[in-house]
Amino acid sequence: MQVGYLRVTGMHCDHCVSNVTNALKGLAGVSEASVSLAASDAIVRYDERVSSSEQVKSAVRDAGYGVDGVEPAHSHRGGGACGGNANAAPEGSPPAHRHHGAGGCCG
Ligand SMILES: [Cu+2]
Repeated sequence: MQVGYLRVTGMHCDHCVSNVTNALKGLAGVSEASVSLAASDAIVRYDERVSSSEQVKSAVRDAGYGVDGVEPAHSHRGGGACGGNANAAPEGSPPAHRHHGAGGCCG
């Protein structure tokens, strides 16, 4: 088992945390995902023989967020906070929630 620490950018509310958590937990080999909105990070416990650290990061990116892992920080920002996540949800995961889009972080 491997524990990965990811800096996640683009999370603005609890729904974002749910999106990232579900994306990580939907990945094969991930046994635990602890996502913190306040710290903008995620602690992921996963089996590196099943999913690589790159796949873990890709899962977050696919959910529409940015990830800075162990690699040097990039200057670009992650994609929109909550847009289009329904289509990015991994198969077998619960349906993505829908934001109302009335202002706030997800409008
Ligand atoms: Cu959100």
